[in-house]
Amino acid sequence: MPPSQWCDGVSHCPNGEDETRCVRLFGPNFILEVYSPVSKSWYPVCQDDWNDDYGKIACKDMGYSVDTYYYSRGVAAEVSFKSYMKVNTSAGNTDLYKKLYSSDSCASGNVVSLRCIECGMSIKSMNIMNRIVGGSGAVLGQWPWQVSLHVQGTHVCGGSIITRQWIVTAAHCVEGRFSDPYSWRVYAGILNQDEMLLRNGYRVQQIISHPDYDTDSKDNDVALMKLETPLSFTDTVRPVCLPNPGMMFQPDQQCWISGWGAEYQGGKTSNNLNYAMVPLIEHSRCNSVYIYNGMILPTMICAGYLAGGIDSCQGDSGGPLVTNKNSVWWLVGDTSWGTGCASRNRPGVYGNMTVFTDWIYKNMQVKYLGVFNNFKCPKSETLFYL
Ligand code: 4AZ
Repeated sequence: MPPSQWCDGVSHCPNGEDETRCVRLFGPNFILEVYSPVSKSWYPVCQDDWNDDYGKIACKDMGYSVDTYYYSRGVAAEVSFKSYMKVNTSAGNTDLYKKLYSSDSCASGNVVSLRCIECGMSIKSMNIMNRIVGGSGAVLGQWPWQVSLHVQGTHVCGGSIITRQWIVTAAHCVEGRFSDPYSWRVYAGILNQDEMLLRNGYRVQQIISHPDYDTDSKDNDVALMKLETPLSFTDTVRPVCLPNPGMMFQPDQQCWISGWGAEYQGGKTSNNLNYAMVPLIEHSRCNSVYIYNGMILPTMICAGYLAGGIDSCQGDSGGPLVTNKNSVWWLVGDTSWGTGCASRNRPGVYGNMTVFTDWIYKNMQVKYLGVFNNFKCPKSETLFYL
């Protein structure tokens, strides 16, 4: 199919694949951008004549459900924007993308900032004390996106809420005998493992493991869990934001890890949720001979301390590595691996969420899932995309 026919409002592929990734949110201010097949580039959308109904369509096209729609708001356009997409209100009752045309002007000077879900909000400000290894005990509502994933009444891995129905975790958490969605229970908004055992937990309908996940190298260590029933968001159960393309994280950006993992190497699961601050470590540095010697792939990101002492550990896997930017909490990574825990020159390694977001949105889109829901796997219900 010629690229000129992508995102032209006409579906050519059997499941509309050519029309599904034509909108994106760019940068820390969630600037809505639309792909132009003609110029093969992304344009911000001028706020003139934009409304919430259009916002909801764009969010739905990214894979969000309309019931979590948050807002569309105009923000001052950057001088670097040379062209815009504008809504042609006289185009009548047609597809949103057919109503858009490119223009060199935008009368209001404002572009659309689009929030498809109220994500990345925590009601608790940090009480910085400095378990995880070397961390502190969390309070309720501090890391509201953190979930505990259980198999047979035992905590196995962590995960992060991104929508009412979707949880991000690590692919290595759902490998082999853990690939059956029916064996899992998801606990949200609870700090203590003891308390979870008295509750039912949410059932999992589907597990989607990254198709390029590699057991040995831990390349693409990310998976999605779809809950049978949607979560109700409260002060203690809320989603984290997925990073947008065009977001810059500083080489030593302060990030936070959280989980019920071991409090020392070889220890058992912690009863309480713990957290710790860990700075990001530059790729080239983490790949150096005295650290991980080339094992850090582009799908990975290192965080922690080369001196050791503070780190994620066994049982924290799949859980969040987050950072706060523009007053919003972003999912920078999912806990993946490391040599031991909190050892010198062996920082924690996390899945690099920025490179997974396209894959995540693609899998959240109902269009796609509809195709696969009709597809019965003979044994395992885990779906690996081809
Ligand atoms: C694990 O086994 C594990 N120190 C998770 C994180 C780290 C090491 C091991 C990072 O789940």
